[in-house]
Amino acid sequence: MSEAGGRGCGSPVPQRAPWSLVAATAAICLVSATSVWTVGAEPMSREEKQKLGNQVLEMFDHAYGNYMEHAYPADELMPLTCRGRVRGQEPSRGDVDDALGKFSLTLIDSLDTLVVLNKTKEFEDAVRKVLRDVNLDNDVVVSVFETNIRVLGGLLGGHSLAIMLKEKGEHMQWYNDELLQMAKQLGYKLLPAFNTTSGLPYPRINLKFGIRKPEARTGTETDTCTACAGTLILEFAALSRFTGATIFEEYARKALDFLWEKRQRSSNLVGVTINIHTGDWVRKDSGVGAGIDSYYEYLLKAYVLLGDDSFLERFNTHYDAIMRYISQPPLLLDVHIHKPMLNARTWMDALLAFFPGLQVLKGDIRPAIETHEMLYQVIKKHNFLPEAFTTDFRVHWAQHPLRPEFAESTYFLYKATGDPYYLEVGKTLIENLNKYARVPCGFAAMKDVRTGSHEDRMDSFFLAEMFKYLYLLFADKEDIIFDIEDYIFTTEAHLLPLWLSTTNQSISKKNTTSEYTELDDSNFDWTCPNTQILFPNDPLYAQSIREPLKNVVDKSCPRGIIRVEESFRSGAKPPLRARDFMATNPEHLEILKKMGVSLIHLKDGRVQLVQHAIQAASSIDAEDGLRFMQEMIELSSQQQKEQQLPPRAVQIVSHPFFGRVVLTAGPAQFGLDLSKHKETRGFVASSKPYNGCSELTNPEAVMGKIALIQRGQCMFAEKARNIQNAGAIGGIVIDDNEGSSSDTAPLFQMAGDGKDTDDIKIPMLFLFSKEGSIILDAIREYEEVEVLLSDKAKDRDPEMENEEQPSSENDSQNQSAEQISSSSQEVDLVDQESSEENSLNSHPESLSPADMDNAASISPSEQTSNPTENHETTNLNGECTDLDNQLQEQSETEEDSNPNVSWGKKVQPIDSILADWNEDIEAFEMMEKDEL
Ligand code: DMJ
Repeated sequence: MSEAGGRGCGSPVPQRAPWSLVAATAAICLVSATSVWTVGAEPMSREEKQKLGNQVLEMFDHAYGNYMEHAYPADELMPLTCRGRVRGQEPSRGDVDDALGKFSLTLIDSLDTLVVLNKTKEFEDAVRKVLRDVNLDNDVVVSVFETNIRVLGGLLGGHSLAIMLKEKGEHMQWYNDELLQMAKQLGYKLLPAFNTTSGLPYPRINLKFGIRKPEARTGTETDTCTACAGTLILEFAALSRFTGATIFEEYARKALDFLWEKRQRSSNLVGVTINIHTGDWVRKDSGVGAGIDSYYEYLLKAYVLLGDDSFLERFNTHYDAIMRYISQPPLLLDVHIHKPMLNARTWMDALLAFFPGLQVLKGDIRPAIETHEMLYQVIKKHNFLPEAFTTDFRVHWAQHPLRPEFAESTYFLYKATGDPYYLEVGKTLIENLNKYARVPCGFAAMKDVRTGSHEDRMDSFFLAEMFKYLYLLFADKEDIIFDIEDYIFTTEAHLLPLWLSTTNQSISKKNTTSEYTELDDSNFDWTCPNTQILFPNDPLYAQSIREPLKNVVDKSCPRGIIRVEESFRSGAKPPLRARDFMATNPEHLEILKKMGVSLIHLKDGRVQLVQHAIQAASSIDAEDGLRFMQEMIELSSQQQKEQQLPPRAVQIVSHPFFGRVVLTAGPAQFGLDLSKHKETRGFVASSKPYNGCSELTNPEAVMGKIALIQRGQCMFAEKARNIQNAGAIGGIVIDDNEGSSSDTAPLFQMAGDGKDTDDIKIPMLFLFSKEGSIILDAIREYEEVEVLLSDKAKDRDPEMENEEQPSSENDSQNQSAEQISSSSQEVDLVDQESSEENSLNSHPESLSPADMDNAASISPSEQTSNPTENHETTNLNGECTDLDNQLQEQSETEEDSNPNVSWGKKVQPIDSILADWNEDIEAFEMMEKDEL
């Protein structure tokens, strides 16, 4: 038995049973939060904590109640349109939908939350519903990862607490392991996914037909993400140990063993995506967020749950590498596994917010406090953590699907430090959720944290995780009906009992200790001091770590970039940075040549940059060139974004909406700029003709109002002129493509007509059909509908809010009228994969790569268009997905046939670009092999 964890926290750990040793190890840093705080953050009174706990309960009721009333048995609630999300009945959102298996996902994911929140009666009822209604044999292709963590984990968490309750003798007396039987059935359904030579599972499986058969419609994938393959052990081992069927634990262990074997030996890091047949790293960037996150989490927690030293040794080896290369406190920045001093990107994703919580479990408090503080400041700036944000804390991807990771870390930090500061953080999270995400029919994800607009989705993890962590944050021991310390949280916050470590231990442990990095003391350089000693003596400890970071976001110090500069070659001339590059500087051109980067002058006057590592003067120059290209790509992406107009907001402010629900609208490149002027507020009226393509026949109806016009048949500018001439103070163009929705379409910008549009003075916004029909429905129901057109949702009128406090009952009555939706998709587009995609086009004048999309470019006069190539990559759920489709932003003119329409035209055939890339990749790989 290793003493690593105990040593790490600086206190000798006595010999105990594996699980209690680990629990004790973790508990060294998880000191009870009852220490008395005389200085620093004010302690929170018991009354206030109870009040906040009750608020969490009320919020859970609002979310769960609306799901059960309006969505169940569907997998998820669509809180804006107040109905269930049934796969196949809604436009596909791509891989995000792979979590939906027509198995009442939200109900299963909520089971153990009900018990934690002391809703035992509701739990009993929910379990009966699962047993009665849920079918696990649907002909649906689902994500193995999501099904494991949400459904298998949900069933096992439910089972764990059902047997606990049964044993207490009051509730669940009828229960006879039925949830466990379902879990076992599901476990067997997932097993065919492991039928690969590597033992890594396929990313998807058909619940009815498994893999490969033609009916399965899956089984052809070659890649999976590391987290997808490495986040099984807790659920699978629990299933084996609960049932005695060892096969599950064996399969999960085999997958973990394979990943461990494939770690990059010189850095001890793993990549984001791996080929499940060959074991080659497909994406060689490495971080602690999307695509990898829970792989690390499960190594440490597998040790906690199973008491197997090898998992701790692996975790510590990786942790050492993470702290050496990825952690740049307070930042956590992705690097390349082969070149770990080389940052792979200049932005962070929201999923990494779980990491401070994991560091608490490891016992490394200081960096946990630092990263958490940095994240909190980003949240204070944007109300929520955007899906991705840059090293200088600007929004990189503006969506926020109500992720729980930050609440999770807040809970663990409070447990470790007892600092009431973390209770205040939790209070802010609650306030923001109620203020910005709460809608009459549940809680809606943020489509864009900058505008405050919503998306018609409430993911099941919101119920599985968010409410658990928030409730536990404010709960005292006596508020919970069982001892939470007897359980470990899975990545989906499902509870598995620690006693499983000593049950059915028949799986032979592979003794591979000799393979591990020697665990010397340096491995624990980042470990926390023993908090038992620390906190009573120095109650300002956590505060003193936070203090220097207080203004880190406002000061915005992109440390990652500095580090690369510093670390590159001390003394040597610093490599050329993309931002400094000037095409007219002969010295720069010389450096480019040395780095293997050539300039190709395109016929249309632009310049394409291509890097051939093999042509570089040395491997160091090749590396510089690679980084230069990457920076160019990042820079280009940023510049593109800066040139694109941000989304706008349409907020319905009249009764019964009162601004509670916000629609993201597409901007127009003409008319009043809402970011520079005060918002426009007015009642809406439909124009006649509805397409607004000729002089309006109902000017009296639109005079002084915001005119609604249908898209199509003429230019946007023409519509604007016609409604302006009729006296409208603004216009909303509603998409004529029936069913179009911001859930599935990227942001749409309305372009002018190629002529001078200075005569258009009114603001014009665009809504997709689903969102537009919400306004039209509201008119039908309430006649008078007032809206606010602005660049950002305005605070709701508190008086009106009070008048109309939402209750579940009222909500359901009003729901048809309160079906609000929103739109917008954050843009980006050249992502971290680009390290091996070293070709780009740019303008010769500055060579600032504003037009580049990796594979093609567009002329300066054109609007950005979608890259048509799809790059298979990893999304922020840890799932493989088409990131390009998710992030791309759209800008078009009104009609495709219009002579002014100019889609991005390819200046180089894609085949030749791919050939270039392949050549670069091969060269880069050869270089890597040489070094190995
Ligand atoms: C959850 O489903 C799990 O926590 C998973 O590991 C990744 N994150 C989502 C919620 O953000």
